[in-house]
Amino acid sequence: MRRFFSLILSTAIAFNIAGCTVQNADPQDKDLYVIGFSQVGSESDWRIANSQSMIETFTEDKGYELRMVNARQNQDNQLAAVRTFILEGVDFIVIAPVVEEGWDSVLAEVRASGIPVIIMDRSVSVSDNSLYLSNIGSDFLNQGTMAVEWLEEQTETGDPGQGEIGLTEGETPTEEVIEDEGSDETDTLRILHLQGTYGATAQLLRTQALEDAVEAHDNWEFAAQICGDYTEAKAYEVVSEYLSGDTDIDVLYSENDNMTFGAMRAMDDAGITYGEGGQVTIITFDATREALQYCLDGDIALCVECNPILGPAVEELISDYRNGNSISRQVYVPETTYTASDLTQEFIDSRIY
Ligand code: GYE
Repeated sequence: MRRFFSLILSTAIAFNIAGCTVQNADPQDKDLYVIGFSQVGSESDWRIANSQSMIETFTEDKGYELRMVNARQNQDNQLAAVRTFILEGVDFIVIAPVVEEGWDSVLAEVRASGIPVIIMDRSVSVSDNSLYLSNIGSDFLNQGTMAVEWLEEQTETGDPGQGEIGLTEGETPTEEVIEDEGSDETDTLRILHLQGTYGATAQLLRTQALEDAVEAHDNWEFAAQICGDYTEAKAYEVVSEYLSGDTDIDVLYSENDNMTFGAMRAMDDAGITYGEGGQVTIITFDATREALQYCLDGDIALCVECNPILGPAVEELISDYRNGNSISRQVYVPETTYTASDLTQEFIDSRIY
């Protein structure tokens, strides 16, 4: 109890929120800091690498005890885990939120307990950003923008890259396209948009970039927008179902690698070709080792990187907090894109995720 009050006191003194930085003081110097970590789930290779990064960073020999709780992609499980961390009196709480909404009350409870909170990977949408110390993760809108800019370049230059993008020769246009008055059906780009968990920052912003681009291009259209919940199994199921009714797609824009793998299996089953010289151009997010291999082998056209190795950045933030250094409210990790010409086998083999 004494510790509880000293935490409240020290945090009240420590939080000096000005603009987008937070100044802090070390609550107390301890031999072991307990980190309560509410993880989204284990839905993807990205997520496994992210959990691994936290486990490898917060080790006992460095003075940490990591309590990681898997929410199985369910926000209610996260709320319960965070409340348990409060009761346990952990030193820091790290949350990788499943979805953005619904965090105000529980974060207010954490603030009342005096435990500092770090949001990792996806974001929370709360009325008061000072409810958390910092949000460390990806610039998901930039990821989406890099993807659509690449697609624009391909369609503008007509650079085959992965085979002609658009309706390929000999392909039968759908009735819908033929009826589309005044449009040249050979120029219409039909995009199958495979979305991640609805309401997750990674979904919202990767989707926003594509929706804006479709809006801006008269000849880009959605074949469909379907949710694969970031898993290979769900993506296989929904893409198989979709392809049983319509196979006229030119581009697959898939909001993570594992859904891409499920969609590739569904396209294989449906006899739809993709990659170099194939019907469908694939854009995928994460750039995990397996996806990069498909890219080098010519099956995937573009991998947009999303870096899961966030443990060291979270640790740095915690030590900044303990040392009273200023902390940025938002920290983005640097990321890039890959096409086959950017890749070598050595690079892929040495990639840690
Ligand atoms: O792209 C996906 C994971 O939020 C960045 O979640 C993360 C996303 C990532 O399941 O593979």
